[in-house]
Amino acid sequence: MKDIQISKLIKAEKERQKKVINLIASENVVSKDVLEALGSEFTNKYAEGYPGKRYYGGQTYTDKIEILAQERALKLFGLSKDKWHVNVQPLSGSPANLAVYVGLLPSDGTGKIMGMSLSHGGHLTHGHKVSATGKFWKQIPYGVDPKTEVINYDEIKKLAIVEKPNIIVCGFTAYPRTVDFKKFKEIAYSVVLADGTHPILMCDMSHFAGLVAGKQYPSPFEYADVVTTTVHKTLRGPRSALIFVRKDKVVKDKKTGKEQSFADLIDKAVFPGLQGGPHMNQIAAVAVALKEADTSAFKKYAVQVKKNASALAKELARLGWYVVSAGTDSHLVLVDVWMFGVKNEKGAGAITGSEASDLLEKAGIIVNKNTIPGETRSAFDPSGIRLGSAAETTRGKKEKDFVLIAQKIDKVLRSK
Ligand code: DSN
Repeated sequence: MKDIQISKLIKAEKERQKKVINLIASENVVSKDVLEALGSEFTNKYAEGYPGKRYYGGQTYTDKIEILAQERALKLFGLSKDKWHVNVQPLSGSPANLAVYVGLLPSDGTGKIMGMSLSHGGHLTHGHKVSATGKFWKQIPYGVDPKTEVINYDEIKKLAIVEKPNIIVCGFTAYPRTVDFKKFKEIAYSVVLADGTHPILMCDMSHFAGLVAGKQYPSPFEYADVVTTTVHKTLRGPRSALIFVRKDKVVKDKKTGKEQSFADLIDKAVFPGLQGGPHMNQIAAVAVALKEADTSAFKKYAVQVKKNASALAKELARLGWYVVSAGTDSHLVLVDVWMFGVKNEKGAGAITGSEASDLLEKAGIIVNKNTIPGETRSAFDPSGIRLGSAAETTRGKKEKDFVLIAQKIDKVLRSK
């Protein structure tokens, strides 16, 4: 590269990534093939529209790439082309979720999104007020049980029946446990909206998509109407997102009575609603990652990701740390460091999430500070840290390595 400044920064970042222990739950390490596709000549190409229906010439290969990405996405999750459509153009997770709401929810200010509150593990785009999703639609927040720190489906059902949301969102960014998608479907069916339909059930599986692909986490596809996911977390692809939607779901226009499929409405919301030309280099890289995830090696990886997270959670708990929900069923471990001292000599309140994250970074362990259910501090300096096993498992670490990582975390945090 001729640009010395940028070249130096790329090299430095590469070295930084090699040197640290990366426990950011939403990050991973992609293959050389994914990087090659991202850096390919597809970056030069404008391809507004969809395969066979573009607004620019020269689409011979872009169409092939986009169709391959769609076919691979459906195959990876065992979905039939007759029943499911997938849009592979969203630039990332937030625009993908926004596109679903723009496509399917009322735009007259009456729409309601029922989503988990941010501090309990939900995502900003599940209707939080600082996100566009909470400005255009009203969030009906639900949380976890204060004692068990796991989802209480009965409470969510009661709330849904009272509030009658247009869409119920499940799937979270800081919830370590599995989700019972069947129960969420039952909740959606227990609510009847003014027009006689039920709320749409959407699953945002961004965090655990790789575990679903590797059959290490329940699949939402049997129950959800719409499934969104980023590609760059446990799925180990480029930064990007996918929207899967059932082909048989339709909306009836109130005035004309004409039916429109969810799939068409979402496609139109992505383009031209929210985006212009798709990033074809990114879609090429998505296709590469989806093929990589459809292998027995990736299934083994998913098994190891879960084993490693479990080893990390168990060792931290053994050392006296407060592991939220008392463990994990996924790649993710949430630790309430503010509660350090419940079983230790220093007493609760010894260290905040920010202090923990900063201390760990100095020691070469990268984590993110995170709110915990029932948070009493601020989101900027919360009580917890969120840890994940996806990136270090890609680098070949096993349970014994994660036990050592837990011990190192313990030592660093006790040094405060
Ligand atoms: N920011 C991502 C995460 O870290 O979970 C979600 O968008």
